[in-house]
Amino acid sequence: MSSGISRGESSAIPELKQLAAQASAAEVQDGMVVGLGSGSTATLAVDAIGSRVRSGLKIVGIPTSERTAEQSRRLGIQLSTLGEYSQIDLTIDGADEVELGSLNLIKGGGGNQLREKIVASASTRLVIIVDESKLVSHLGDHAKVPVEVAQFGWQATARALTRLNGVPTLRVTANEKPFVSDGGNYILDCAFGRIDSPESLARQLDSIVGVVEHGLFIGMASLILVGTAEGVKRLERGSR
Ligand code: A5P
Repeated sequence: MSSGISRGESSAIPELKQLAAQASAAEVQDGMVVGLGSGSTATLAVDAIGSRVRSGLKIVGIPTSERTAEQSRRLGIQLSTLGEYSQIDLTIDGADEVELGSLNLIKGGGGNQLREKIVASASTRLVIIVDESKLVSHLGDHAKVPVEVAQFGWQATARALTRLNGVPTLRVTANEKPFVSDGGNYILDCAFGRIDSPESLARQLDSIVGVVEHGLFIGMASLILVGTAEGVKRLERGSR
């Protein structure tokens, strides 16, 4: 991305998120079943979809978190479940890092990666909305991988992550209590440093007993809408 806003230069980021969010709402068409993501950027997209619903757009939303469900209800977006709909036409969600080229992702900064991955897996298209500070040449240089684990024996699961050369930290709330996900699990934010093979790390994480889900989204994104100082850039699978 040409303007190259970095994580330190954050003043323009809210506007860039808004640009990407507005562009994603334009991808939604009448009659669609839409996966509604979580996090600050996805919240903006849900707001934008809500405005279109107020103007007559008819969609059914499948939310990825309790917070998004509550926001959607407030906006009058009709909600349903994967019990009622086996296929989602389009899901719009944010990401913590997007790897240029592969379009692999780290997600779960908000602790919603389990539901986000279930919804993304059932989607024909996954559209990811980010500001340009989220684009990276390699996953893991900055972001930790959120790993959702069963509360029971979480320390044993943390030791297994350490054996993969990760440095796990139990996520806690502002009052130092363990953060509990919508699914009732703990989150271990795991620093791996640069991840040379996200595919292989994802397979290893999948094989650890006690891991419920992790924030590596491999080969799932169809389109990335990037808010930049020059406008919205589209990164499609197979393009650079
Ligand atoms: C929520 O669990 C996440 O996957 C978010 O989509 C991701 O952390 C990006 O969040 P922001 O849009 O708030 O940066």
